[in-house]
Amino acid sequence: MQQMIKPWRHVFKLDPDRELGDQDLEAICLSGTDALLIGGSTGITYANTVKLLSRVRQYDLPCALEVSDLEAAVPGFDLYLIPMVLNTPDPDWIVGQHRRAIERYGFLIPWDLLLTEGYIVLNGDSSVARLTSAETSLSAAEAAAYAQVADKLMSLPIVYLEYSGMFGDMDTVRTVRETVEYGQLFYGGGITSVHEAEQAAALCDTVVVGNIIYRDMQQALLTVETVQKTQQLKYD
Ligand code: 1GP
Repeated sequence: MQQMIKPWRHVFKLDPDRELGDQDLEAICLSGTDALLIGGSTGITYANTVKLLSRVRQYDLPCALEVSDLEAAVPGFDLYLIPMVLNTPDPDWIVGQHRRAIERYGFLIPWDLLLTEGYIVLNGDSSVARLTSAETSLSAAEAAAYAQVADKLMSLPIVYLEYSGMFGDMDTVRTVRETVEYGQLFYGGGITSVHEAEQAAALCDTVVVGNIIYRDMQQALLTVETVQKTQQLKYD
């Protein structure tokens, strides 16, 4: 499964709780993006997730569900990404919800389609930070230490720098980049222009673009080619 995400440079994240017309959805799906990630922090239900999945299934594009609510774990996705929030004092968001899910639905879980994301939440003013009580005021060194917990201690396939709603501090991202050796480094948060997309793409393996889809479709579409043609800086 890890092989499946290796070529992903650009990913659009779609929120089942937000409206997107057919034309806009078509533009997203035909944009040349490498994959769609479906997820959000609030208002995600089984019904709105199924509906969005069935709409995007008209297109030939890998589609992953980022599972944030057990009730919305819909079958039929190519892949399931399971967030584990590392910088929270609340173990519920690290292993608690996961334990309950396995207890209740273990026999239904398609284990071979799951990949765990070591989430480092860095925007205190985001729904995900509020929901998970994440401790977001981290220095670059602290963020990099969390990244190494994910990458080296836990061997997680994905390290996800989540700035949701705010463009991140690129010095922090660079410091994290220098320490992640094995997992795939995802960046998400506040990309609203090609310049921002380029900066994130130079430092990270995979760039996730969300909110701007719902605000400025043209800018969202421009990020695809920018990310895909940006060379990653090399760190040895
Ligand atoms: C959110 O990382 C994604 O989970 C993308 O962030 O919505 O701010 O683009 P934005």
